[in-house]
Amino acid sequence: MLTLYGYWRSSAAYRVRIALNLKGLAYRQVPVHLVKEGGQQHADAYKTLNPQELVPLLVDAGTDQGEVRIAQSLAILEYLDEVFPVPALLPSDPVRRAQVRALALHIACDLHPLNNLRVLQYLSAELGVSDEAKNAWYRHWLHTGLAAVEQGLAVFDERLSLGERPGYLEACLVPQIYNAQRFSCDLEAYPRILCMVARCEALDAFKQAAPEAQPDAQL
Ligand SMILES: N[C@@H](CCC(=O)N[C@@H](CS)C(=O)NCC(=O)O)C(=O)O
Repeated sequence: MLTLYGYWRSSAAYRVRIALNLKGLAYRQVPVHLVKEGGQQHADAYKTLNPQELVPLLVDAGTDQGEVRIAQSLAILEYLDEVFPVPALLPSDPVRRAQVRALALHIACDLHPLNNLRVLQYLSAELGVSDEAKNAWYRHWLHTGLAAVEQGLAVFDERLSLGERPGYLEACLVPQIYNAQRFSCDLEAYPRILCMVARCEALDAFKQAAPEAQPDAQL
């Protein structure tokens, strides 16, 4: 019933795989290679499905309205939480829910877009930026975002020590840290983030969502 169009290294698709796994939902994966052939996300076959030319895209064939397509990872996470409410990705308490959303949105809307593939490609190919300058750009926006998330996580310490179930925020944070490690970024300044990520990575839902565990890995 559920099909996820994604790419093994896409951090936005990784968020959705984590959410699907946390909810124990079965899904089929369709790989969209973001680099090969100039990027399959730009090919007509995919653009017809998702005019945003980005992954992920979730297709739910089992709705009252027939088959529906949903783009944008956070829209997908919220959709899954509404249609399959147990276990919940978002906390039930409105204050906690707003705090979780605020940190997740900072990652997904403020940090990630500046370091996305098409932005980095534009810097190199259109603006002639050197690899060194491009990496400095990547690190600048990563550290700006992570420093704020690290501070924001201070209010979550109690929640972490209580071992509350991971959800919406962790689904955004773990892929972002994977991405940062790929770019060899020093993360020592973020002990709360590293602790949270380590706890998540020990869980099956996260292990099975990891890029290297995907069928299209290394293709
Ligand atoms: N805000 C979008 C971001 C999606 C996104 O940027 N996906 C990346 C992979 S992580 C992508 O498809 N990039 C293709 C490109 O940049 O051409 C979401 O959360 O789904």
